[in-house]
Amino acid sequence: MKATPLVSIIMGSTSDLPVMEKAARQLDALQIPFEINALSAHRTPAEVEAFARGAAARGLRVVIAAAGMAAALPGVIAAQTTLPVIGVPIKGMLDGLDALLSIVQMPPGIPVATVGVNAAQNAAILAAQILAQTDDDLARRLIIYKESLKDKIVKANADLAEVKFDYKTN
Ligand code: RP5
Repeated sequence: MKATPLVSIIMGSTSDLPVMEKAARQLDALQIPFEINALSAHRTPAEVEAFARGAAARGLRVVIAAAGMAAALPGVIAAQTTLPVIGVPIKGMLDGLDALLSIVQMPPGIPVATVGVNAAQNAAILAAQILAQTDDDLARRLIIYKESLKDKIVKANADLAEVKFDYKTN
């Protein structure tokens, strides 16, 4: 696939990849061209700046940035672009609370749309919803995806119907 990427997935380390693969799989499923790279706010600050300042001009529309621990990466990118930045806190230490607070608690003027700890799939869906504002085909694929979420609850109720308790009435 050599299309121009619309979404850039950036992670602080390849140790974040097992989580961020979920974002990549979801973008694949929604047929959204993306790139995926590692950059670190602390280990490669100059490269992060070059990426963030050049991102919009390369045709990117959304950045998904993931990091753990003192997770500066999403905020540092957001400080240097007007593209929407979706932050994914990675669970490393402290159950991911350190990364969650580092990413979500941005100063006024520099928002990072922060999803839950390790919630890489939600980051991809949110990126898709942003892109769907100007892409009717993608909007239709998202509607189908959202409809499919009902299936899990339909199955849950079928399973619950088989669970027996003396005082259960359904
Ligand atoms: C963060 O530090 C990375 O995003 C990763 O979650 C964490 C640990 O990185 P490694 O030591 O595994 O490279 O910057």
